[in-house]
Amino acid sequence: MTLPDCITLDESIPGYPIFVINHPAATARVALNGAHVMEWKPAGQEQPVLYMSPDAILSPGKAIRGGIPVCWPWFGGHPTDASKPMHGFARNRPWELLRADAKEGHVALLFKLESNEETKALWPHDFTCHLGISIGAALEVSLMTQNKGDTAFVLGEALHTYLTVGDIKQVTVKGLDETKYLDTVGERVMRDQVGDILFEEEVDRQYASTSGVIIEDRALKRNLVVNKLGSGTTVVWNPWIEKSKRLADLPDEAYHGFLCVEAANAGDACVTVAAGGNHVLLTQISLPSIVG
Ligand code: TA6
Repeated sequence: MTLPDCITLDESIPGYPIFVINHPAATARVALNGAHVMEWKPAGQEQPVLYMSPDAILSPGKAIRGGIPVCWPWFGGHPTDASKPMHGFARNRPWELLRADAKEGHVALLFKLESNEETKALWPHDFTCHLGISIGAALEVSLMTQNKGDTAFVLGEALHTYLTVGDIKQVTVKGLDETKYLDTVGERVMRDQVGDILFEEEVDRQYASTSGVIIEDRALKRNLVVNKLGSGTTVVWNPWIEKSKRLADLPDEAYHGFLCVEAANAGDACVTVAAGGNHVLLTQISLPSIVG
């Protein structure tokens, strides 16, 4: 495939192609492994918007610690078999690049993942997934699932977005006040959100919400807006110090500088896709204003 002039292919890691985008509207990197948006920095921003761990392991079959991991066809641990990969298998497999277009304001990429004997050994269903990515002043990622089989299947999924923040203690997440959530830190218990979300300890919460949120970053003096479509769960996660120490691909102190806000369908919001049916999960990240 001929790539537009603003996209180059980095093959410096054998068997691990990365598409490097240098467009007037934004720079970005996207790995073929997992159709994984690794980095995105809109023009005019000093700091990248997506967070990438400096210790991320870039190796075929491994999940990348940062960017937007595609968690599919289950979220978290497999519902019945703990030996299966965390967050499904889509993020650990090579996808196929179908299209790459450069427009005046953005770059558009389309990837495909299809079921095969390997995937069916993990999850006994026929499917075709497409991941559409629009990279510009905003970032839009759309995960389209088609059920190619003759029986319905239940889908858990997340676009597991890692966002760069200046100092997690100076971050507020707005938009989930009075929303019910599953708190998965320690015992799993349902709670009601009271006011904005602040960060003073590990946070790992699955909010029952279809709406977007605003991340107010007072240290970097910027707001991020995460909007979504086709999502009944918003996952908010910061590992804090103890979990950061347990993650080999994340520096111990890295928790200060990132936050995950994920457009997802998990738990009661898992989606049943009928035979021959389809489902779309979309997330959009934008920066509406510079906070004075
Ligand atoms: O989305 C939050 C979460 O489920 C956390 O519990 C944590 O496990 C995180 O995902 C990262 O999971 P990973 O498998 O990428 O290390």
